[in-house]
Amino acid sequence: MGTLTPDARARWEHLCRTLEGHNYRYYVLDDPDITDGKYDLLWRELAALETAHAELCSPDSPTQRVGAKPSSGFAEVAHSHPMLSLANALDEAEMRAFDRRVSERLGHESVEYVAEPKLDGLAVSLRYEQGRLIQAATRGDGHRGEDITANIRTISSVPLRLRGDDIPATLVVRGEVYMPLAGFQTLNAAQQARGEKPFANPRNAAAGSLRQLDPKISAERPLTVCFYGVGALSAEKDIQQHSELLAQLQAWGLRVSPEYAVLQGVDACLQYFRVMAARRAGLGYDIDGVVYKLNQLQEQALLGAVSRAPRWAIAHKFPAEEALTRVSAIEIQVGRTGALTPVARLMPVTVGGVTVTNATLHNAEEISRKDVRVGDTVVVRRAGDVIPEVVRVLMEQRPADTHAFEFPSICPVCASAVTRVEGEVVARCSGGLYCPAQRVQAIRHFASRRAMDVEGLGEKRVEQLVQQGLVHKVSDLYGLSLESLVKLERMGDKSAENLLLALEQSKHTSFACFLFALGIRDVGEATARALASHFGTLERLQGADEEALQAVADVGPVVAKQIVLFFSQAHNREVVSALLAAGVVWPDEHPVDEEFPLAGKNFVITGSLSSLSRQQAKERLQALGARVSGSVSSKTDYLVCGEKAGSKHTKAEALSIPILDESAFLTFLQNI
Ligand code: 5U1
Repeated sequence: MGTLTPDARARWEHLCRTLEGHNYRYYVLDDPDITDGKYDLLWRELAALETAHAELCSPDSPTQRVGAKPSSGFAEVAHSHPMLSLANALDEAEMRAFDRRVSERLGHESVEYVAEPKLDGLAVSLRYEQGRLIQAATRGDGHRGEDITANIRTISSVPLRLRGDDIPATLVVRGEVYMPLAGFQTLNAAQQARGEKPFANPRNAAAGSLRQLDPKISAERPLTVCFYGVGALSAEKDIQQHSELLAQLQAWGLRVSPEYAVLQGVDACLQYFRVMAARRAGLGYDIDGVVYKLNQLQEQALLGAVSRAPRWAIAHKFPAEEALTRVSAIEIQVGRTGALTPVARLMPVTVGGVTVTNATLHNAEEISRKDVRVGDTVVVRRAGDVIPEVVRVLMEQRPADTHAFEFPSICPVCASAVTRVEGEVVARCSGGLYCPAQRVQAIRHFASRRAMDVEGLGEKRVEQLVQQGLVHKVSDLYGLSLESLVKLERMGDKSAENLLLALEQSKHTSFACFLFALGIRDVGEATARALASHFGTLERLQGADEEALQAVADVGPVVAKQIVLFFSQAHNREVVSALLAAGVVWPDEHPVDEEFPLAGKNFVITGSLSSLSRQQAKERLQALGARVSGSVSSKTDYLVCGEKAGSKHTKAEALSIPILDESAFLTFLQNI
C-alpha cells in the first residue's frame, strides 16, 4: 500500500465530486454530458486509488454503493413523522367533490394544485443529516418501517450526499422506489433463463428487490427513485410552496418527477389526468393515477390530516383493470369477527399483470343482486392493492344447468346459527370463539406484525395449533412447550425453538400494539394508539366508562360501547390477565405524569402566530403529551388562535371551548 500524498487525496476528492456531478446529470436531470465509457474510466481510477490507499475509503464515495454485507434481517425504524397515505378519487365526480371540500374549507373560488403521476412502486423515507444519507426505511404501518439503508444506497439515483452549499441540518425526504419497464423485462428474462420464477409485475419486482437481505442482489436490480415530499426539514429554508419544495429537492440532487405541473383549479387537474391517461402506456414505468396536492404549504397546514391521510392531497386513480373468467366454486370464509364473506373461486386469469384465482363477492346482498352462480362467466376487476372483485355476470354466456347461490343459515365451519343485525349487511356466525375459524383468525390477528408481531405463525400453523387442541385462546400461545410443538406435522426442532423464541420476544410490546392485538371490535391501529396515549395504563382504560372513552379523539359512541362490552366480559378479562401473567409487558406510555402534563388534552391551532410557527407550537404541545388535531369538535380542550383565524374560532366560541390567543398561549406554556 503506497503512502497517501496530498496530490492523491486531491485527485480522490476531485474524482468523487466529478462522478457525483455526472450521476446528478444522468439520474436527476436526465441530461448526461459524458459517455458511458468515459464515466467507467473515471470510476475505475477512483476504485484503483481507494484500493491503493485504504484510508481514502469513505461510505459516501461513489464506489461504495454495493459494499455492505448481507444481514440476517431488517431492523425496525420508528418514523420521526408518520408516513401518511393518500385518499383516493375513483372518478371525476369524486375529484370534483374533493376540490369542493378544499375550496370551501379555504374559502377560495379556485385552488392551486401541484399534479404528478402516481408511481406504482414502494414508498420510502430517507433521512439526511448534515447532507449525508444516514437511514432509509420502508413505510411499514406509517409509524414504524424496516431499515433498508444498505439496499437504498445501491440505487444510483439516490444521492449519498446532498449537493449545494445550503444543505439542511436534517432532511427526511419521502418518495417512491420503482422499477422502469425496460429493466423489469430484462430482469424477468434473466430470471427465466436461470429457471427462476418471473415477477408478476414491476411493483412486485421492486418490492422483492428492496427486501433482499444481501444488498449486492439489490444492487443488480434496475431500481430507481422519485421523491415527492418531506417528512421533516430543519427550518433554515423559507419554502412557501410545494412546487418550490420540489425544485429545492432537485437542486439538492434528489430526483423528482419530470412530469410535475402547477395547475389552477379542478378543470386543469382533470385535463392533466386525461393527458396522463393517454401517455400512460408510453411513459416507460407503471403509474396508477395522478396525485394532486395543494401548492401553498400554509394551506396544507390549515387543512391538516384525518387519521392516516392528509386532507390537502388526493390520488385520482385510473379506472381499475378488468378481465373475463369462469366461476368454479363459491365458498364462504369466516373472519375474525364471525363475518361471512362469499368468495368466488375462479379459473386463473391475468388482470393487470397479476394472476387472479379468487375474488370477493362481499356479502349475501351483493351475491344475490349480481346473481353470481357457479359456472358463470364473470368480469373481475382489481384496482391497486385491493382484493379483486366480481363486477358482473355475462348472462348471455350462462350455462343451462346453474343454480342461484343459497347463502348458508348455519356457519359452514362450526354449524352455529348465522345472524344478521337489522340494518347491517354483514351476516355473522354466532359461535364466537367456539368457532374454530374465528379462533384461528383471532389468533392470527393477535400474532400479526402490527399486533404482537410473532414471526412464524402463519395461517396454516395457527390452524394446526387450533385443530390439535393446543391453542384455544390467544393466551394459550404463551403456554406452548417444545415437547408439544415438535409432535406437530412439518415442525422440526429448529422451527419449534424459533417459534418459542419469537413468542418470548413478542412479550415485550407497546400498550398500543397490545390493545390492537386483543381484537376489540372496531379498534384498529389508530384507535388503539389514541387509547393508549390517552389513558396511559390498562387499569385506567379498563375503568373508563363510555363517556370517558368518548373523550378520545378517535372514539365515538359505537366504538366506546364495543370497548366497554369487551372489558365487561369475564372471558376477555381472563385472557388479558393470563397474558399479563405470562409476562407480556410494555413500557409506560406516560412514565412520569409531570413529564406529560398535557396528556389526554386535545388542542387545535389556527391562524398565524408571530413568535413561533404553527409546526413549532404543535411540537411543543406534543412534547408535553397533548394531541394536536386539525379540526375543532366537542372533544377539543383548547383552541390556540393566531392572527387571521377563521371558522375554527367561530366554532370554538359556539362550543364554549377555551380560546388562547398567542400571548395567553405563551403564558400557558410557561406555567406548565
Ligand atoms: N407522487 C406522489 N405519490 N405520493 C404518495 N406524491 C405522493 N404523496 C404521498 C404519497 C403517499 O403522500 C403525501 C401526500 C403525504
